[in-house]
Amino acid sequence: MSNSKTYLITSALPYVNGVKHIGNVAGSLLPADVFARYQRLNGSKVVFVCGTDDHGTTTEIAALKEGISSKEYSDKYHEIQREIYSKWNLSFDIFSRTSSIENHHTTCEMFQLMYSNGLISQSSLKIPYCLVDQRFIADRYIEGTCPNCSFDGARGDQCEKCGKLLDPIDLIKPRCNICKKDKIEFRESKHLFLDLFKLSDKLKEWLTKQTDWPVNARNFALQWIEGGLKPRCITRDLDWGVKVPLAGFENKVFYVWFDAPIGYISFTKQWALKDSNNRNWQEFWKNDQAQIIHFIGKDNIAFHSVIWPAMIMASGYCNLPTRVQAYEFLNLEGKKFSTSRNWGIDAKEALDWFDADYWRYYLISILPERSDANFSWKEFQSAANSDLADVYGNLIHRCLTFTHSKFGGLVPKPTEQSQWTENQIKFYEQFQITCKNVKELMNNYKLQEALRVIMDFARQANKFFSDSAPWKLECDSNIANDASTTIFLTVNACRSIALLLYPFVPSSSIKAFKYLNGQNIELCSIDESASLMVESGTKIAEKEVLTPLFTKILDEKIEMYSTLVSSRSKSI
Ligand code: B3M
Ligand code: ZN
Repeated sequence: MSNSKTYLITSALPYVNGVKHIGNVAGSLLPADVFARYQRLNGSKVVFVCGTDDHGTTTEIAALKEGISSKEYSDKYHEIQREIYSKWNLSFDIFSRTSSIENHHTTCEMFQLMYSNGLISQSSLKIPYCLVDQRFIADRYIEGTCPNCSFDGARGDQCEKCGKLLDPIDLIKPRCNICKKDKIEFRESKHLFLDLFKLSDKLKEWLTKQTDWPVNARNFALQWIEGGLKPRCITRDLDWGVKVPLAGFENKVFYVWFDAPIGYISFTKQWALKDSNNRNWQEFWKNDQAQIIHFIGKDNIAFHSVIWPAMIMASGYCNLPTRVQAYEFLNLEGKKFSTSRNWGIDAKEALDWFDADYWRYYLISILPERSDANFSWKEFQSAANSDLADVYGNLIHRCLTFTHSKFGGLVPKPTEQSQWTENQIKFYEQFQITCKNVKELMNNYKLQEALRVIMDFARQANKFFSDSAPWKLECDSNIANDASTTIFLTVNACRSIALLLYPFVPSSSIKAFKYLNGQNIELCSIDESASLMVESGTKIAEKEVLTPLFTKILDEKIEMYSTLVSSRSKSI
């Protein structure tokens, strides 16, 4: 079943350097995937794009450390990241990279439009130059005191504490973060600027209308505009990046944050070319009916709700984003994830320890939608054991093993609907209510609540099964009675729950569908969860195949990994 909606879904492009931590996954990649999977089931036309953010000085410096070129470095880590995300079951329609030739082209094209539209200016800047390292030092490698909130660890591009975007020259007592010395000199260098202030009114008018955006994204942007927008430098004295196509700027590249969001468009173009199925990138970017949804973490709000829309306005290249879905941060046992302090769980090791569905389920159940969330090992274990194993997994297991033991593996025939007990009628009504509620919540980006509603339904299904106590009743495949109606309804509830949970825990839902001998779950419509789709007489999978969907996580394992995570952090 298809609806007429079209979605271009993006998640923040992870920097290519290193392996990301689970906070990055929870903060944009995962919710974007859940939403994309849901919208596909909902019959929308969806393209979900992502890729590595390859450019910038971080890559240059990481490459220097490994003794390879920036290109080699980003080739290597692009592949590493791609593999990890595929294990997380992130269903990107394309996972590309900002250093792709298409992105270089689109970046230059958009720049030229901004330039000819009179939105780009030139001026000389004083750029921090480190006398020790003998090179220009990029903004984020300069540290000092924030002029806004006095936080001492503020970076030259942004203060992590108050979120204010900065220029290195704003910092009080700047120091070089590569050599840790304060031998910084600000040297003149000619640069290009995006004249944000010229777009102030237009941006404000547009943002004011976005009343259904998450408040964090909209308020931050409006406050920033209120405070006055300044021209924003879009070039850098680096080698690795998109070369600036303008005479006099041959030795410069665009700032990484200039070409990164353009990646969203370039990747869509690449996707459209992937196989020639009449795909058209413009259908997603230049079509007023199409929704452009950016999933990001809150540290990326300034770029997505002000600068990126300003770039689009300045170039007139495509439509403005429909929504910036920004998440707060995830902390680990009460403390901020920190690469430098080695405090975190990386996205690769997480999957070496437990299957993706455990992480996906727990991380969405604590999704930082309105305020920062906290990862706790105890809660993680309880989400896996109580919710996934005891509620969902157990429901499927007990219902299907019962179907085998009492009905020879065939879904029994229920009594006529007119003869259903009040309990049975009420239970069946829950199918429709749950489906409707989940759809409404998901359409409004309330992923966490939708997941809770589905789990509540699974709890009700377990209760229905227990209260009906079919084991106490006569079970005969030839007789439609209370026991057969109970099993018929519970088997159907299993299918509905598996379908509703598919966006969240895709592997186990696929497995559950196999148990029920259902069709390809990806071809189903979410609306089927409201109906009784498993017909009586359906043969469920053989007994031997019906292993529990989830095994419980033992205390020892939690103990082992949590100790590992905290001990290596102290050792730094
Ligand atoms: N590369 C990721 C980050 O700040 C940054 C996002 C770009 S999205 C266009 O974590
Ligand atoms: Zn230095």
